[in-house]
Amino acid sequence: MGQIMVSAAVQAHCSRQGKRLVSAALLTGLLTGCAAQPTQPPVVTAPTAPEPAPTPAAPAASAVPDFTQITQTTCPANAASYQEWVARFGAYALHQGEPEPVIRTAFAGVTENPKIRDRAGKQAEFVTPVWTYLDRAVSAERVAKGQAKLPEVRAIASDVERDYGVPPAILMGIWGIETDFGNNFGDVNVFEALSNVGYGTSRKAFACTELLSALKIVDRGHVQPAQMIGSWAGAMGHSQFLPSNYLTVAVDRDGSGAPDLWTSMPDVFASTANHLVRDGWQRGLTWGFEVKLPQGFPYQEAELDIEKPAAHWQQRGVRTIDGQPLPALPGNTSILVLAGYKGPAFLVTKNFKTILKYNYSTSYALSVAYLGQRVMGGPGVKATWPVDEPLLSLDEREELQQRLIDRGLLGGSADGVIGLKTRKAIRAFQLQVGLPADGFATKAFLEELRRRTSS
Ligand SMILES: [Ca+2]
Repeated sequence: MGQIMVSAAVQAHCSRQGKRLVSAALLTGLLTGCAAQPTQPPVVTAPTAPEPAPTPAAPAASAVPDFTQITQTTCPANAASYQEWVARFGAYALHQGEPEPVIRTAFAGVTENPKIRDRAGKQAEFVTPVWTYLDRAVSAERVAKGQAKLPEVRAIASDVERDYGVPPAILMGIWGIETDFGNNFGDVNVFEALSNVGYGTSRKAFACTELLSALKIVDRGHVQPAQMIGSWAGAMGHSQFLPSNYLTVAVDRDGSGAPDLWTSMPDVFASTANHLVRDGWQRGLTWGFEVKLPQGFPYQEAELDIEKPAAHWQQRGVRTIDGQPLPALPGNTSILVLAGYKGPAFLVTKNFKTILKYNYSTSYALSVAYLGQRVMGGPGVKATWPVDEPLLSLDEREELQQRLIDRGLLGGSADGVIGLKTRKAIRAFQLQVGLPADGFATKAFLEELRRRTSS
């Protein structure tokens, strides 16, 4: 991961704009955001006084009309080129009431970026196991980095906790996982990122919604489009907010007049906390903790959608990882087992599920919880992960699903994604044959399934 600071990121983006200003001229009369950048090389081809044009029109450029000259009343579907998609989106945004100068400013200099298409929605050959994800996300190096940052931001985080009830550990955890404590929040302009997602992937409705939100942010006049830097998927700033998140939950904590997720840590932490509070974060409640499950624990109950009071688990013989009785907790809780019965187990509360709303991945939420905990001096995961467990390839995951489908335990079609439905089907089979019903897709399980379903 490169050390990308704000100004460097803006600069990189702007020098890209400079180089490609010619191709962007199809949107006609460009201006903007980057003009003030000191490193901007003089661009000869930019807005010039209208001169009598040489008559033979450039054939490629003339194929794309100015967006004010076309009618587009819905989010554009397929377009012949990236430039055409952008023009059609511009027309659509105009139809949605976004001001023409805002659209022109925002899209000045955006360019086609095939890397964004390539990165979106690829089915991985091997799914990263939770222990590898955690090793990378909560590395000793990152914990140390977070601890080094803490003195700078501790007072801000405590201040935010007082008003929102979200503890510094969670704010630090999210900051660290999202952007490596601000060291890497991406270097792509949000308009470029989302227009490439819109043109090159199937997530067109998402791209249109977020682009319209991004235009509204510019229209408010507090943030320059060139400042709106983030990931290739359109997530912006230290907290990696999508433009729609920015509009609905970002907070102007420092009183500058607008939320600034790129340079103001009070705004960043308050916005993150506000996001969690809106999703139901409960003050004073832990995210959860590691537990020890007893012999014979009914693993089919270890799933996030099975919610019980802590007393239920206490009765089942669940103890803290240190062997102590479970503390009393308000509300319902779930047992989380991410790597089968041989791996660690966690008791998680409603607040863990709130972290999931930030990014729906249990590996993500667990990494946030543990990174924050360790930065603040707390423990890491104590039980060992089954790291020698061989991984299933995409073909094997699909075969596993197909065999469960053939057996009538799973609906739909095999797509290689082991989600809740597949886990439930695995559990059903495990219960039929007397295996611990942990829902974990392993090679040993696939072999068992083959033995029992062949012939
Ligand atoms: Ca502010």
